[in-house]
Amino acid sequence: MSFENLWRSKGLSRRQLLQWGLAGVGTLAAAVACQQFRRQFSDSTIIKIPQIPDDLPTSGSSVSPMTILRDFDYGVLKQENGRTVREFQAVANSSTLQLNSALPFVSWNINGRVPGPTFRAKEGERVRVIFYNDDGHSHTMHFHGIHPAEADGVKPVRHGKTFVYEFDAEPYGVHLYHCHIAPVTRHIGKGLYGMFIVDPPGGRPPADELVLVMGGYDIDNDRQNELYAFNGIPNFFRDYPIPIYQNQLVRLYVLNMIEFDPAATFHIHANMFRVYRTGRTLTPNEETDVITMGTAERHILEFSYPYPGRYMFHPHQDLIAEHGCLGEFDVLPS
Ligand SMILES: [Cu+2]
Repeated sequence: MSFENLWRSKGLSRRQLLQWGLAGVGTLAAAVACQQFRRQFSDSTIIKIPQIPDDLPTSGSSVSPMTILRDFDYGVLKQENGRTVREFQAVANSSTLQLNSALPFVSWNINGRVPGPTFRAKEGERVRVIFYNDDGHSHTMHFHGIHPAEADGVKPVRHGKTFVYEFDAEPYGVHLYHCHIAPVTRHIGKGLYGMFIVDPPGGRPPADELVLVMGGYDIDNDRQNELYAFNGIPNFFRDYPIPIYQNQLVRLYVLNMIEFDPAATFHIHANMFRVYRTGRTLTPNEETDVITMGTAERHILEFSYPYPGRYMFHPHQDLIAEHGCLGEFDVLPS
């Protein structure tokens, strides 16, 4: 059983016990209920991940936006003094992204991609991020979440230097990291950010899990964005829609990293989604089809599509959508 599935199976059994009111009741009854549930649930909720062509363009990134979509970095697991430590590698550098056929853009990034890796840990684990700055500029990794001052990532790490950020993964939710060198608008606008997911101790129910990070590009340094993107490359998911299956739960981790614009909304066509604000709850806060996010705001959105076909998703500031932050789901018959 994979690490992910292990979390999920634990989460499911506990959730089901709570739903059936069996928490705190006899262990035997709980165990029987749990087994029955697992059988029932495992039959009906095997998550199918659609086939993705392996020749999609990467546009200068180390991976394509489609790969970033379902790519979670669980780090390397270590046991130290009876504790689980999850160790991640992060290298800052510059690389040229091809934002469209006519526009190369020098990005500053982590591990050769914009957004950087989606780091993922479980609440309560120790997180260790070994950050090496291979870029000519000073950078940092400032994480959101709760941690001591020395791990806050505001002290510059110069070219050729390594800094180790270490803290406990808390609280569970959807978080982020970004460079905190001034002007931060520039360091974020150049691409130095990524998502940091802390799973709740019991996990969440099985779903096709997707990461979408909205970013903006200020091409001419006028403190306004000329282009926008989901997962780094403008209009990528317009040209290569995201395959998902009909009637299957999609769990979308969405983050707004657009600088200069005060906020961006996120909207999906022909459907509603349940919102878990900042991923800080296990039950939804609301159901809607458009949500407003300030810079660095992020949520979990859950939905499934009842009808096959193609459906757009985009910020409902249509100027942002029309300048690259536009994609489609391709809902495949199940
Ligand atoms: Cu930086």
